[in-house]
Amino acid sequence: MYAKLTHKLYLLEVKGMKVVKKVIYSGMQPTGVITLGNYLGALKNWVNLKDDYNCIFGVVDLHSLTVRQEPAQLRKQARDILILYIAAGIDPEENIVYFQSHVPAHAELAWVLNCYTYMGELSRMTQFKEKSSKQGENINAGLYTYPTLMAADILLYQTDLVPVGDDQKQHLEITRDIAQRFNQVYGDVFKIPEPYIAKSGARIMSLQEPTKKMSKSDTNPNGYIHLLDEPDVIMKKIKRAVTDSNREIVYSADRPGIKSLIDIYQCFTQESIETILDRFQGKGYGELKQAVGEVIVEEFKPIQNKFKELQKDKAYVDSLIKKNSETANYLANKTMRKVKKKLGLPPLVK
Ligand code: AQP
Repeated sequence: MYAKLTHKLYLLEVKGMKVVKKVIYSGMQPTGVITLGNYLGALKNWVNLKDDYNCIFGVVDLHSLTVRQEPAQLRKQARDILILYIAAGIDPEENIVYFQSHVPAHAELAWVLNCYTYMGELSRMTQFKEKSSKQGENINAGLYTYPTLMAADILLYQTDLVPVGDDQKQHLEITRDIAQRFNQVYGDVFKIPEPYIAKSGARIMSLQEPTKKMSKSDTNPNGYIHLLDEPDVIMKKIKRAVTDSNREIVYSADRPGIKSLIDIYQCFTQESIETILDRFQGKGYGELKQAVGEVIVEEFKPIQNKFKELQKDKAYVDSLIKKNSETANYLANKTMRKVKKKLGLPPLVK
């Protein structure tokens, strides 16, 4: 098994050398195509972190089952997201990109952690309250225990840092609480992860309802931009973005539409808000929208080209999926063996 592992990090480990880089874990649900929000709040930051950390990025397909998915579409979306990770710049030879459902230890550890998590804690989760108010009758147990599966994702890989958007901070806090509770009883089994919140792009808002976050499962496609949207579609969606009836470009919480467009522009250009306001002084909303659309199109274009290239090379992508899932399984099983031993579950008889 060890000989099959080709990721540099794990070769070092196999050779008994000290691994110095910290571990980062994050993931996305294949509930749709990656949006501008997912890109700026997560993927773009991952690419910036990938050389300085040992990164593990999951396509967290088990999480997406809390909402009913159409099977063929789920399969396609999951593969597209994994390919988009690579197309955006994640190196699958150095870092790990994999499907959560290819590593059975996620579900196994989630069950164990359920037994160390209190109902009161889960009931306080904002995401549960929000999603259960939207899902009609389908308020399933998976939606409720979503945070324990997320805790399992993170803790299985002895993660140091978790880059999360604003909306996921609470889930990371509960992960830390569960890990600390478990460690108090059984010793140092899990590393206690810290949040990594990027300086910009933490919360990108819907283009149609700028007080609501942009979401890939939004029923209104004008509310989000997909990473795979064609340039003319991107320009059209930005031009239709809801603003207000004022004319002057100002950055203020009570002008959420225009503020959100400036935030998006800032994430791409890395310019300060003051510089951006100077640049657009005396100009109208139309000019700002044109500029925002153009920076998005320009950055997405090479990613889209790389995506199309990779999508055609099925054998190569399949080989990456196989190799990466082997490494993920190796690491996850290492933690899982330790957990089972500490809990007193009977060892396998060979
Ligand atoms: N609007 C956003 N702005 C900044 N970051 C965001 N993220 C999500 N939306 C925004 C970050 O993207 C990562 C992946 O999220 P996820 O796929 O696990 O699910 P989510 O947070 O629920 O994202 P969506 O797009 O809103 O999915 P649906 O519609 O299925 O609920 C996370 O790091 C998240 O913080």
